[in-house]
Amino acid sequence: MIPQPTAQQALPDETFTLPSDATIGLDDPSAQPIADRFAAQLRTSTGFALPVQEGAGTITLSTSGPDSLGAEGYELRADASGVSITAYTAEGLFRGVTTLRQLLPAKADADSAQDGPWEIAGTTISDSPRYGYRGMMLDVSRHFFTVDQVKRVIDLISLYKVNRLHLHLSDDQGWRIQVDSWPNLTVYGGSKQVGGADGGSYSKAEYAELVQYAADRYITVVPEIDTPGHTNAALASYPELNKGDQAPDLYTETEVGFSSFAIDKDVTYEFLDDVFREVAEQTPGELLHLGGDEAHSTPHSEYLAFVPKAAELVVKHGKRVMGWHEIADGPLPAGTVVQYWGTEDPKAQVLAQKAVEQGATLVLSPANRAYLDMKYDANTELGLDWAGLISVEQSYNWNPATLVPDVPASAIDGVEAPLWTETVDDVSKIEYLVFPRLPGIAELGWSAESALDWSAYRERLAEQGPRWEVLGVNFYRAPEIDWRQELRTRSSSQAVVSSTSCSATVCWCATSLSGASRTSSR
Ligand code: TNX
Repeated sequence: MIPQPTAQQALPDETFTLPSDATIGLDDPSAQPIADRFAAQLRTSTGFALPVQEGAGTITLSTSGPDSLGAEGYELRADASGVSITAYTAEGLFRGVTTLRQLLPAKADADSAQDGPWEIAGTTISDSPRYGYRGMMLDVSRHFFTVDQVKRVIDLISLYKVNRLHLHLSDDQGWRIQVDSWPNLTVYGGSKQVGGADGGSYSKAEYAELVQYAADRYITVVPEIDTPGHTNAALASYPELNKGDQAPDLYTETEVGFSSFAIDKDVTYEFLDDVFREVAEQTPGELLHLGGDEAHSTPHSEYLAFVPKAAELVVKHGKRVMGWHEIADGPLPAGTVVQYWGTEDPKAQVLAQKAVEQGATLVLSPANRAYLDMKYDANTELGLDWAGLISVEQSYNWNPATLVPDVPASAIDGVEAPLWTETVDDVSKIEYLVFPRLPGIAELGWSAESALDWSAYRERLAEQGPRWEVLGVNFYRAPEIDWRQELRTRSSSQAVVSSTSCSATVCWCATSLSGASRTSSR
């Protein structure tokens, strides 16, 4: 299982077998959508009727658990008489159902009827997360991804109890979220992407759909508007945002660090006030990310003047500030979350420490561990390598508590695995870089420190392979992992797969691939 639960015990003489007349019971109406979605998937793969009913069932979901379970904790028992999941909240039940899916045979996730038996070895599990923030970031600016493509990502990361999706919505190459008061941002600034092809953007309705789809899977979207650098798309859309009132051309290459807002112009802050207001209005979560990274063409004194003013506007619109670790060089408002993307660079560590000294908390995305856009090894075609080659072991084998020296455990909110998309332009390529590394970062965020052990983890990871096959995930068959023989011989494809997303009511997963595309080679 991934993430490894806090405590699990086998019930050696017990086996649960899902009967054809099984029912799903629940005692909390707020968990109805969770039960309905779970039942819908199981109906598809088992062919059973699986009615959802009030009260007890063959599988019972209950929020009668104690508050000591916290928002995400749950207890699960599977024995010969049934399965029960008990939590304190509906969210806890959702995490428990995620575990139940992993206890069932992989074919339970199939999109067509399969033969049983549907057995679970008797077990009791008691589980809750180590950290409250377990995220993935998707860069939709360098390459744009449609609502359906992002839904596919949401489906897959939710399997590993990820609870934040950070969307990098603006950068030099494209502005991807509609802003009514500055319409040219998307009309012009979102029209292209890396390589010069047409880009795209989310209308307000589409963005709301994404936020809701994530929320239905207990994932909070964290929107990022990158400032004051990484802003060419905005600067190209509105000349007045530039120092000399001269708009640059759209940019479709992949250099960083050349763009900057005009720090000393009032219009810059009028613009950010509008943008943050409109983005905040579409954000049920607490956090709004203002970027702040790699502002190489903003003089440092101007950068230090800019960040507090931008941060104040985020706070004005009711959100807590999140930003890349560079923002910690100046004063931060209360409640700021600083995202650490350093490697072993002492300068970055000093900034993280400076953040904590100011009372900020940290989300850890060390680039040489958690960056999903780094190549696995020298032969990987996709990805970059500036932070090093990141094998599955390298991405898993670190401890969030000790990564940044001299910060207390209480200052760590959790972890996030970013996927920058300079080299990634379709879902099959996303999947190839995300799997199998993301589950390891998700485990670092969820599982107890004592459970983290590479040699045990790689065995558990191998067990996920058949699940990804069933779900049609184009995962990298990393040679470090002892995949089952049939998975090892089947090479994954970087390019051919393009998945469609499922309707929310039918399944959480995407459609499986046809055998033909699954077996084609890279
Ligand atoms: C650095 S890390 C960036 C991004 C790039 C990424 C590529 C950080 C906060 N910024 O602009 O896309 O490297 O790996």
